[in-house]
Order: sequence, then structure tokens, then C-alpha cells
Amino acid sequence: IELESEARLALENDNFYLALQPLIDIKNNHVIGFEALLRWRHPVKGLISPDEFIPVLEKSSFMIQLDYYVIERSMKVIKALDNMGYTEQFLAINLSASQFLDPKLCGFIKRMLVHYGVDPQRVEFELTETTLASDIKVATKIMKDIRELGVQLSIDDFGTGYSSLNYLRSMPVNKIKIDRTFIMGITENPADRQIVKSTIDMVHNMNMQIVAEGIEQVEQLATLRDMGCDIAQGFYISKPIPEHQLASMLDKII
Ligand code: G
Ligand code: G
Ligand code: MN
Ligand code: NA
Repeated sequence: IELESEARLALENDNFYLALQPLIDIKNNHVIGFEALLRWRHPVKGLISPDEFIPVLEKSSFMIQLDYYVIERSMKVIKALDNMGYTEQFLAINLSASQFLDPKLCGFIKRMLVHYGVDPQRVEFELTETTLASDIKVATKIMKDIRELGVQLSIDDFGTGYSSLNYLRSMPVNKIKIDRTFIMGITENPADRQIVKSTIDMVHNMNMQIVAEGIEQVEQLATLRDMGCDIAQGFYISKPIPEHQLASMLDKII
């Protein structure tokens, strides 16, 4: 409860911001997009990780307000990227389970796209398997509604939750993000390597793109490139960049 009231205050005081982590096309190393990661700068406790506050806030009605704030703030980030001349890159936004199921979600996204004049193709929403597992029919319907807005959808942390390959095939998804726990072992562990390779091939067979997350070493990137992975993300490529450092950082990495 205390965290919730602190979070409400933080939102009023503009103490939440986004950090953007670049994603590259693994074939040519071009930055093709970013993932928006929420950050809370607490006046006393310093930076609080979303792993600490999201699970707590998810139990309160405030989380959905914060989720909507993230979407609107992401639109502003896309406009800021535009102004810096980065007009092609997409921005991936994490959706929480409660937000995904909120009947107001689609209308809100649509209003934001129109209000900020953002090309829907530059917006992606990341969903986890856990979010989708509740009721697969309902989930697929919501996903279709979201896709009709012209935005992209990806499945995040793939491989860590419940995933029915059969349902996956019928879902209107553009990308699968294979969880970093599988990437960690690909250079040393033959089992991990086999899982990643099989996942890449399966995703390609479903005409989707595959993203590898959590790449921390050049050897992992090289292995993934050899395996035919499409998109790469991780500390080796770039740590998440705070919004206010974008202008100075992007010139160096793009
Ligand atoms: O940024 P970091 O790697 O510490 O993120 C920790 C967790 O918080 C990850 O699971 C990430 O998906 C989640 N997360 C980060 N930002 C957001 C956000 O804006 N909304 C939601 N729902 N989850 C987020
Ligand atoms: O669950 P999700 O994939 O949205 O989580 C994103 C989180 O992963 C962010 O908090 C981000 O800081 C973290 N992350 C991004 N790249 C790496 C990496 O290379 N290694 C590790 N350990 N974490 C990473
Ligand atoms: Mn994510
Ligand atoms: Na992930």
C-alpha cells in the first residue's frame, strides 16, 4: 500500500521515465528498433527496478494507470526519435496481463496513435505466454483487435511459460522473443543450442521473426547469426538508454 501511494506521487512528480534498449538486425547490425523499459527514480531510494515495483503494483488498480502512462510516454519517445532523424525504428512496449484484458486498451492505443500522429507500424506490443494462457480464445480475439490497429505484436520471454505450439500457430503474432535463459548457454551447452536452433526454425516455419534477448557476449551473437536468428538484443549490443541520454548516445551507436 505504501509503495502504491509512493508510486502515485512519483507519477505526479514525473519520477517515472523510460529507458530504451536497442534491437539490431543481426545480418547488418543496424538498429531497427527499441524496447521501452520503465524506470522509477525515487528521491530517497534511488533507481527502483521494475522487478521490484511491478509485481507489487500489479495487485493495485494503479498499475493500469501506469501502464497507460507508458503507452502515452512511448508515443512521445517515437516523436522524439523522429525529431532526431530516426524515423524508421520501431518501439516495443511491454503490456501487463491486466492491461491486455482491459476493454479500453484498443480504443486507447488508437487514440494515442492518432493524437501523436504515429505510424502504427512503428509500434509493437510485447505479451508474455502467461498473459496469453488464461483463455486462449479470448486472448486471440484481443490480439486480432490490436493487430487491426496496424501495430505489431511479439511474444516475450518465450519458452519460460506455458506455450501451446498449436495455439501459437493461430495467433496473429509477428515476432517471438526467445528468453535470455536459453541464450545464456548457447556457446557452451549443446542442449541450449539445440533448443534455440529448433525454436528459430519453428518460428520461421510459422512465418514469424525471431528475436534473441539477453546477448552478453560476442560469441553468442555470432552463434545466433550462424543459426539464422533475425534480431538481437542484449547488454553486449547496448544497455537500455535513459530517454534523456538518447540524443547523445544514439549518434554513437546508430
Ligand atoms: O528493465 P528490466 O530489465 O529490469 O525489466 C524487468 C522486468 O520488468 C521485465 O520483465 C520487463 O518486461 C518488465 N518491464 C519493464 N518495463 C515495463 C513496462 O513498461 N510495463 C510492463 N508491464 N513491464 C515492464
Ligand atoms: O521480460 P523482458 O524481456 O521484457 O525483460 C527485459 C529486461 O531484460 C530488462 O530489464 C533489461 O534490462 C534486461 N536485459 C536486457 N538485456 C539483458 C542482458 O543482456 N542481460 C541481462 N541479464 N538482462 C538483460
Ligand atoms: Mn520485454
Ligand atoms: Na524477455
